Amino acid sequence: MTKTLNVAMIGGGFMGKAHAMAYAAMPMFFWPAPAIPHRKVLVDLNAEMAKQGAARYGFEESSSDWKATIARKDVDVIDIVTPNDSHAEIAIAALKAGKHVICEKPLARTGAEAKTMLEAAQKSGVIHMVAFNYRRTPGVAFAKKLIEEGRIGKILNFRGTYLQDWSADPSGPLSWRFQKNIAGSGTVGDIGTHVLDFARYLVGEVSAVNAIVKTYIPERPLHTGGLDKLGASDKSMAGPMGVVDVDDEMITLLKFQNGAVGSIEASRNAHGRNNFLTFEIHGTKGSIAFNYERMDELQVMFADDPAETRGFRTIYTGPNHPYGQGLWPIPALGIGYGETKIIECYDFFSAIISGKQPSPNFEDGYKISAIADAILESGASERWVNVAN
Ligand code: SOE
Repeated sequence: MTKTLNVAMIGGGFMGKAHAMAYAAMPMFFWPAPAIPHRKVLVDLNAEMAKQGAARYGFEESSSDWKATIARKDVDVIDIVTPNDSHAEIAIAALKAGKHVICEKPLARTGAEAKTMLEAAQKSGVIHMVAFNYRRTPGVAFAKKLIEEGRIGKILNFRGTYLQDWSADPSGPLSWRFQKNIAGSGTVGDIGTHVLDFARYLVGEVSAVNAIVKTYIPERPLHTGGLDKLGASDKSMAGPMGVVDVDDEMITLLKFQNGAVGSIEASRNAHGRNNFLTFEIHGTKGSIAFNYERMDELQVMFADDPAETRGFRTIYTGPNHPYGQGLWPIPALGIGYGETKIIECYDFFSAIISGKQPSPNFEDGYKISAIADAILESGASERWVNVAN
């Protein structure tokens, strides 16, 4: 009989929607499921929001008290989908209470804060995961398999980008994502960390960075109400303005411990780019390229192909690729953001049942936050900065 595990989800915004959908759909995709996630309690800022969220996302109960929810004996999993400033407090309390924890990215606002979460996780003996979902894209997992099999040889270079444009409009409000005390950083933490997750997953540990970090829009209209809907939030330049104290764009060079080199560009002000999350990896025997905006596809080039057919080939991921057994029966039917979250949920519950830590876990989350810190420090000092171990 498949075990049922009760989930309490703290937060009900964009990420709450994605996680709730994954809890419902995971057993439909991956059967037999490792466990059935039961949507037990939805926690939000006040009783009405929590009630609405529970009704919308299919949770049995609602609450505005996350501490009381964590203390409940009938809750097995705590899912943190709140803004970054509450991740540490909630996660540490949940870990101390012996609950399995999945936390949205970035794990924390700084490396130091992430370290406190890692220490609590190491003491807890429970399963912990950070929701860097994009590595769950089958094409990305297939790139990892090709690299591990040595198919592109020794990796020489990683070139990653994450470009969006939802914050290019100066009339977009000063949401929490533009406030250092809540977000920790801007583009670096919000989207740069997704590329850092790719870099570590596919290439290895980053040892040093040399970055340019810029803020283009130094003040924005105060967020007067309503929900944070990114570029779609209410816009106005009429009201009072507030200071943006985080970065809009970063460009960094990377040195990897294994001798590979690389670069990352991340911006939320890149007009015309939506979710342009890409990487290209060059190895001694070939290359791999991925673009999330064409997420069913992986471009692969093998240097030993016959000269007349040499070049990138397009592979559409499907049943023969990672996670393919749970997804759709033929390639190119189309996968999306939802599938990455369903796969993430599958891997998290598989880890709980097997007792083996998944990746990325809080240790990975801490290491990524340490690289993010080094990028910010390098941007400020205009020097190479070694990544803290
Ligand atoms: C905003 O930049 C955002 O919602 C990020 O916070 C997510 O992590 C990314 O997946 C989509 O864009």
